[in-house]
Amino acid sequence: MTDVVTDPLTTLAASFPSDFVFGAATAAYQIEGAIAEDGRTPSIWDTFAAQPGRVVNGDTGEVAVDHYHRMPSDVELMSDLGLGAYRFSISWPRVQPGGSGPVNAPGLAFYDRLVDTLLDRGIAPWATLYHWDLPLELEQAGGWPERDTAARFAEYAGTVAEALGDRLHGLITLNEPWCSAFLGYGNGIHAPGRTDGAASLAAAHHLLLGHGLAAQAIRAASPTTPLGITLNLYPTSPALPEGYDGPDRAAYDDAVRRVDGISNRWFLDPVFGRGYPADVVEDVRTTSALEFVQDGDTDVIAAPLDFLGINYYTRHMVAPGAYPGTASVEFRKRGLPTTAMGWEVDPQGLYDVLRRVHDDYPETPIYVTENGAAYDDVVSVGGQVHDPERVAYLQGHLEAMARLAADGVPVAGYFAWSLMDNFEWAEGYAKRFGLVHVDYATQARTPKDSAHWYSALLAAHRDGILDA
Ligand code: IFM
Repeated sequence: MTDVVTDPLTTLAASFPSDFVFGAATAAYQIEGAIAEDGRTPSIWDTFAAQPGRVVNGDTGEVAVDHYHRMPSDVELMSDLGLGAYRFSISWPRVQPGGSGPVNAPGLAFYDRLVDTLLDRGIAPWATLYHWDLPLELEQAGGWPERDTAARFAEYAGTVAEALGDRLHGLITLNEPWCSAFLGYGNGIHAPGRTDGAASLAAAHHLLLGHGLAAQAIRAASPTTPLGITLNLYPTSPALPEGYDGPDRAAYDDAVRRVDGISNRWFLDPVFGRGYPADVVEDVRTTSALEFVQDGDTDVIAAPLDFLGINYYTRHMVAPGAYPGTASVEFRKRGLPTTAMGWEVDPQGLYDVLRRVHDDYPETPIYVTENGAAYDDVVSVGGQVHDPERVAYLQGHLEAMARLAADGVPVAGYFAWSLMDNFEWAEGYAKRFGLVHVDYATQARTPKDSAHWYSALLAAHRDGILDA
């Protein structure tokens, strides 16, 4: 008998089920450019980025990585890498300028071509309906704090589902509603840049209501399209040594409860039919009485889903705030290696957060719809981009996925963030998350070492299926 020697990549590939989906993700405003072409009207990100001081270096998405014009060659690149799936987002102001009224045929045609080009290459198209680019007219009418925005979103969702639903392998209503609500309307770091706590809670509710209404519209237009929502979730732990049981332990546990409450449970509970968590309703009472929640809303939000999308980047380590007696919380670091965003690298956090969702909520297939890392990549003299930290990041997080699969958590897919470098919102082009490097002066695409590593993993996974 001879020993079969397998390399670590093959071993990792073999630990995923044969139908596991491996892909990469992007979002419309971060890559498309062409902001005024073919009938697209401005989104909140166009006007926000144009305001001095909002985005690092005054960067905007005006050109981004010119994907609107380079789509066919970008899909060819995905095919060369062997991606099984591609998650993109649809620009609402491109498809339905102004956010209401008739569809803009040239805008919709772009996504129609994208979907067909992907399918021709054997890449499964996954679309997100809302990745933060609200049509400006809707913001001028009050934005997400207004209930009518939820109804407008459902109308747009139905239109897209009718046009593309038969060919999509996954349709995601919202990407990270926590960010849209609390960064967009709470602390103003993201568009539309408002700083109004009560408005941010109204926005969070109307985003979730919009998700539920959109789910109804999608089911009516395209009943078989797999449907889900993507939440950015954070495992939340006390910034204390393991096993610590001093007198202040309860204050740390309460900080964990509060952060977990507003970051995770505020979205998970209503989506899974439990309504808003009572303890967090109490926490936010001094900011809002939630008078905008109407009878029946929580039933709408609890629309049955085919999958849950989770975006994971890092863990929250929390401590009670410096001002006893107030609700303040401090976020701490542990001294772990960080990415260029300053986020600690913690693959165990991915395991913990998916395990928790599986243990605490009804069983649903889970896709990691984003996971990745920004580093200060440089193109070497030889024209390659060596990014060993990103390779290690991907490997560590995919090993966590493999352990989840082995432990019976229904993980069904993984999308690396991001396919290529792009407009990183308030950080502009300064932070590079891509598997593929983009030279912003020439738009040249160069797969980084991490792209080659991921490509090799996917090839090993495919080979494993063929050999089986
Ligand atoms: O670039 C973003 C993406 O648009 C949403 N999730 C987090 C990523 C990295 O910050």
